[in-house]
Amino acid sequence: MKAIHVLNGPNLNLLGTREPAVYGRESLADIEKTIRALCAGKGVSCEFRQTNSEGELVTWVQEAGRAGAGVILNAGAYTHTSVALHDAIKGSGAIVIEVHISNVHARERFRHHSYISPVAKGVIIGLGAQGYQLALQALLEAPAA
Ligand code: CA2
Repeated sequence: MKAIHVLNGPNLNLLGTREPAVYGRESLADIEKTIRALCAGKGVSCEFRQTNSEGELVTWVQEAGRAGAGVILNAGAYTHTSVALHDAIKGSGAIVIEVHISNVHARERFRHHSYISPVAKGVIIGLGAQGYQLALQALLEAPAA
């Protein structure tokens, strides 16, 4: 895999500012720095993005699929609501690892269902910001398709 796209959904720009018991103390910029360094060390290009817009996430997933990039996707609350994201992953053929910082299954019931999981290659939940690194490792170690 020559390119990695890390796509972050709504409110993840707030990481590190509030709710440290749920989301930890690292900001999204901290996570980006770590992932960029790991990608650089492996000679892999890295797009790291965040949006509060569902349509923009859909466009980015399609773009990653066309580019043949591996995707680390934390779709935030759209995970639990977005048929459009499900269709974008399925339709574009993007290889997606779904990541959640918090253990969504230990939280409110409405967070237990994911529209992403059935079309993701794998899912990493509840391991904090480290989940992004584990997803990267999984994508980089995956046999070429
Ligand atoms: O655990 C995750 O990574 C989530 O994707 C985070 C989403 C949440 O809606 C999902 O159910 C699980 C929310 C991100 C909001 O992050 C904040 C961080 C600090 C303060 C407020 C929100």
